Amino acid sequence: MKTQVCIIGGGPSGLMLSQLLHLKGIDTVVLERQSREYVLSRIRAGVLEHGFAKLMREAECGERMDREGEIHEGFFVANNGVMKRMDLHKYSGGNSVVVYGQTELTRDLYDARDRMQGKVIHNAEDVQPHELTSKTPYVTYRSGDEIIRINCDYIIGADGFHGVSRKSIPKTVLREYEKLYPFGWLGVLSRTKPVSPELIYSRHDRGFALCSLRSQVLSRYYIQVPLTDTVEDWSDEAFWDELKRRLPEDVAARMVTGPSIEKSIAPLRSFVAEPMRYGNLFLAGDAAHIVPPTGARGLNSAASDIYYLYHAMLAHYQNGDDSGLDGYSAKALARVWKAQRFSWWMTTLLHTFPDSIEYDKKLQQTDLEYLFSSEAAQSSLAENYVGLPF
Ligand code: RFL
Ligand code: PHB
Repeated sequence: MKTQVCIIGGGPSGLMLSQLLHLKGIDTVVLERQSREYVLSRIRAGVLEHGFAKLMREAECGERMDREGEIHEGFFVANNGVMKRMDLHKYSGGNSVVVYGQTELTRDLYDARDRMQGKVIHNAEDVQPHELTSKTPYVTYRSGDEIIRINCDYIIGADGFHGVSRKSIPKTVLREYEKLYPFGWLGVLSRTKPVSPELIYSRHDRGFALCSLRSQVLSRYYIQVPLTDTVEDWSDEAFWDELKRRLPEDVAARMVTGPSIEKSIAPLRSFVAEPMRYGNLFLAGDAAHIVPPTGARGLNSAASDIYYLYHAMLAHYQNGDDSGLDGYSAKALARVWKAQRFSWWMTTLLHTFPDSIEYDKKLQQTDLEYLFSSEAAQSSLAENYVGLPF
């Protein structure tokens, strides 16, 4: 097989780039290790920054998101039962975020790829990029007993944190920065009316809690749990009881509970790999960087990578201009680190750290008091939460 751009990974990053390039006449093949059903069963992001939403529209995939997604102009922060609304719209120059599930967005991208007869190959096993620093890179994968080779100009590593792309960059070239948090998030999806029309991020001595949603009949809640906990440790009843304990009393009193339809634990991690380019391989999204979900930045950082790569590829194929490709890693990393800083800050502000000393606790309370009382602090939060410009 031959293509211009071979994309490893059929998550939101890979599909979005494939779709954008296709619309400009650039040929791509997407190789995804899992089945489509499996990819669509993973419950992840719920909040999209406005820049991501704009990119979905540019990719001609925004119609359902605009119809079914909810525009949110603010959210609440609770501190031991006291709630304060963060006005995103007022403090970000009129911007907002869109509440629309990653599952739905991925489905829309798959549908668009199908409509345009895009090549998305599922169940691609043993995917391996080769000859990254030569002018003739290629990717191989296995389908049953057959090894298939795809010759291409460029390879995009959009295969998430556990993918093969980053691992194929020599250790002498790649620098990795990582911070692991001593807790995870236990998430529950339930067919219940959300407790609040806007998200509630709650700091509590018992641990962090988040009230989110997918629609007015589908709620998504999270609680901070120790890394040693498993999903089996948490019955639905235990989850709802603990969630309510960590929320302001009036919120807990109106919580509608029901059976969970999905329950999973995600560890919290910050990670950046530098550089994001090696020869003709370009990393994008979770393959290159991970944030704890507290600031809702993961998918959104992926979107800016894709935006930069898309424009760099266009300049290359349409005008023979390689400055975008050459500058990609530095440009993407500058924004990536800002998302890292914000996610680390939100995580530090709102979680209970098992090893924190009294001094840390005082500082955390002071940070929250400052946020609740300072318009400058609320502006900074709003600017970062709606998304810094790409
Ligand atoms: P993905 O989604 O991990 O997709 C990578 C794809 O590559 C495939 N793959 C391979 N394919 C071929 N060969 C291989 N060797 C392969 N190895 C892997 C995988 O099967 C997969 O399909 O990465 P991508 O596309 O970069 O997208 C990133 C986002 O998924 C991620 O950043 C967000 O989900 C993070 N995130 C959130 N981001 C937000 O912006 N807003 C949020 O509200 C938000 N909430 C969240 C989140 C992530 C969470 N979890 C579970 C980590 C909430 C949670 C709980
Ligand atoms: C979600 O709805 O899954 C969600 C929302 C906001 C976050 C993280 C996750 O910060």
